[in-house]
Amino acid sequence: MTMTSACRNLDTQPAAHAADRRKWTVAEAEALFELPFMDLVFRAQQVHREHFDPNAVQRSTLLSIKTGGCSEDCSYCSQSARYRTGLDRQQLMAVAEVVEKAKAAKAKGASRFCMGAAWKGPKEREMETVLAMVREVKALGMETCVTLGMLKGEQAQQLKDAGLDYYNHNVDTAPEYYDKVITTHTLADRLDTLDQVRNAGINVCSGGIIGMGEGRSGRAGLLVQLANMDRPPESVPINNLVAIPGTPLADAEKLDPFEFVRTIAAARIMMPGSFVRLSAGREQMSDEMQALCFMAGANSIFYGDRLLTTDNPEADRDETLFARLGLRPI
Ligand code: SAM
Ligand code: DTB
Ligand code: SF4
Repeated sequence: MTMTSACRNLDTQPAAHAADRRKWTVAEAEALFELPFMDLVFRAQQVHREHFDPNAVQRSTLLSIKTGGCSEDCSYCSQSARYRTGLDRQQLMAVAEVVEKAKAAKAKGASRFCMGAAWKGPKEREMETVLAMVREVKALGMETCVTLGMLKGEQAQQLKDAGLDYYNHNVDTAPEYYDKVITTHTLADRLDTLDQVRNAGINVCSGGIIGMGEGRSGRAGLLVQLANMDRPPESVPINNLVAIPGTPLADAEKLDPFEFVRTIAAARIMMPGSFVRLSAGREQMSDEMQALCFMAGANSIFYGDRLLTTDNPEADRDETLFARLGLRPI
């Protein structure tokens, strides 16, 4: 496909989530990446303005409620028990402690609280504790999100009944690249969990990581997979790999920052109605690069000084950046 036809198709992009929403091919997505940077960002900003307030950014605060010792072998992850990353393992936190952290996040201005556990999937006893966390954080008047690994249908329903708003479960990379990064579970397993989440009526948060050596076709393939879902995820985190010493991806070649911005822009164009989250890797980004990401259509961030096991910009730095850019929290 030529660049011109990619642009023409964008002009006819129907409203998000419409039944006749167009499906993307990898070649079409790649054609977006090939556009001159200014054209791509301009298109993305146009699409963004058609669907969202361009000066409003949603903020989620993350908390690792159970850290390390995970059975899985995800090549990027500090929490896999298979790699020596020097991480201190921590058991599932107490509900009261989690609620205190959520209150602090709310006081700082986060609208959503996202609780992450280093599990392949939760066991029954662990579910009871997580359900209590969801109920209590919801009662604070915050949106709730959890990421617990693979779920059975019944567990998804329990989470819904407890008041869960979002479930995060990333497809992580292009289908062709998945088994180069993870071998202990399959992409089909991940998609099955996403189905359980959808069927339970929970909002889907699903995205991936770039900068793992996937190449442009891999980045295009990741976005196509997300955009072509029967309903694209409501929230799409785009993570820049945080290279963790001791993991197989410790020495991955750094992605060109403009390629990261291009990925955000392509995500915005391909999923016009979704929140696109500028996720892991912000600590390593300049303010100018973050501003480019917002211009390219990112409208959500992780907010607070920690992600799960690595650093994120201090809330004060983000507040200053928001003020300098005239951005408002949602
Ligand atoms: N165990 C659960 C799972 O795998 O879904 C939840 C936690 S897991 C850490 C959540 C997501 O964080 C991963 O799917 C991955 O996309 C992202 N992530 C983990 N480590 C990362 C890293 N070093 N750099 C960027 N993103 C990372
Ligand atoms: C997502 O896509 N990114 C977040 C959240 N979902 C759970 C996690 C990022 C983790 C970055 C590395 C770390 O702090 O361990
Ligand atoms: Fe475990 Fe999730 Fe890390 Fe994979 S990404 S090793 S499943 S915590």
